[in-house]
Amino acid sequence: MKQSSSQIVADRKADPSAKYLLLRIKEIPKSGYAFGHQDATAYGMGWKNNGDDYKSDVNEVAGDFPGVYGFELGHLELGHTQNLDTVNFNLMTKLIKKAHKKGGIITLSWHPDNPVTKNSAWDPSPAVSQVLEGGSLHPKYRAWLVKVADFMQSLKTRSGKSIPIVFRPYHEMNGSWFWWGHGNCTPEEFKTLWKETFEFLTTKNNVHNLLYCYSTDAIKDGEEYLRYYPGDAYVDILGIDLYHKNTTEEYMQLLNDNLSLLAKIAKRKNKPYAMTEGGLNMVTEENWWTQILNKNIANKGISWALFWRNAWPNHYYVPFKGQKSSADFKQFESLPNVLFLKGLKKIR
Ligand code: BMA
Repeated sequence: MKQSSSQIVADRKADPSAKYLLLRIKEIPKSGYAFGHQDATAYGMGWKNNGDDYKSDVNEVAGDFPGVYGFELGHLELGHTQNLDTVNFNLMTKLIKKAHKKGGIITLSWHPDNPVTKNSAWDPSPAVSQVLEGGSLHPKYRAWLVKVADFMQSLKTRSGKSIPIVFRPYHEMNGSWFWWGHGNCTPEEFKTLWKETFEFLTTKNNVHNLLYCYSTDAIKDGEEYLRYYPGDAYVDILGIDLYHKNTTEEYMQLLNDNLSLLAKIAKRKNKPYAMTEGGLNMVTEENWWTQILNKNIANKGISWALFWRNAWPNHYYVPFKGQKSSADFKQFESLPNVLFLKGLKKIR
């Protein structure tokens, strides 16, 4: 794959590494889609990385690491040493560097606390208008974003090249559970929050290693998807979070309908797209990976599908040794269209 200097990235001053990552992300669907896991190397079922390990439940079961690595920045804005899921930021930096070096793709989500009430991101009390330019909490919010900027800029290879990141802030805004979500701010306020964040990071803080990913929760139609969309000039990748919460039939329908809608929008915009979060909590179906998931997403043109974290015995999305979907997961890994690290590495 040749790197084209005309590669258009939302950040017009994007580093070559970010431009190259976007090209790579666009190339993936020609071969299939990449498999991703949140906090893959930070912890898993019954273990926590103490700084020296490099392991993952995914590798233990499937014999290969994920292609895509999700990490979470929540509480970075407060200056804490660990994120809201107790992952130390120094460890996260180390794991990001390592995953990048091995050929993986990194995506960062951010669930900043509610800046008004100081409760978590899940406190839906209105806050957006107050953090926008002219709002009473704008200076405080800028200070938060400076911390994000510093972290992003610290992500460098040994030779000093920037590590490109798919940044996915303010996700699931069509749901009403976050302070930036539906009903807690207007679509116009949301768009302004996105644009101000983008401008502040790129222009004012010279952060140029980011690709911007806009991701909603499940949608009813294309209108819902685009209701909060800040504009093509501010977004590189379109995403959607699709969890298996109800029956299997409903999930298969959801995957088909929502990914087809997303594909249509993304093709019109000539942007790559992904299932930015998803999964079935506790993977209670033995053949979930090959029969329910892959069958319904394989031909949709997504660049990756990322599964949520293996947090606790009743909150996990990827099998660990002995888990009931392990054999199917191993089979899933061996499918030619499913790109774990070894498969994804070849796309360059
Ligand atoms: C949610 C849960 C929470 C976690 C949050 C951010 O889905 O996993 O426990 O704090 O994501 O990672």
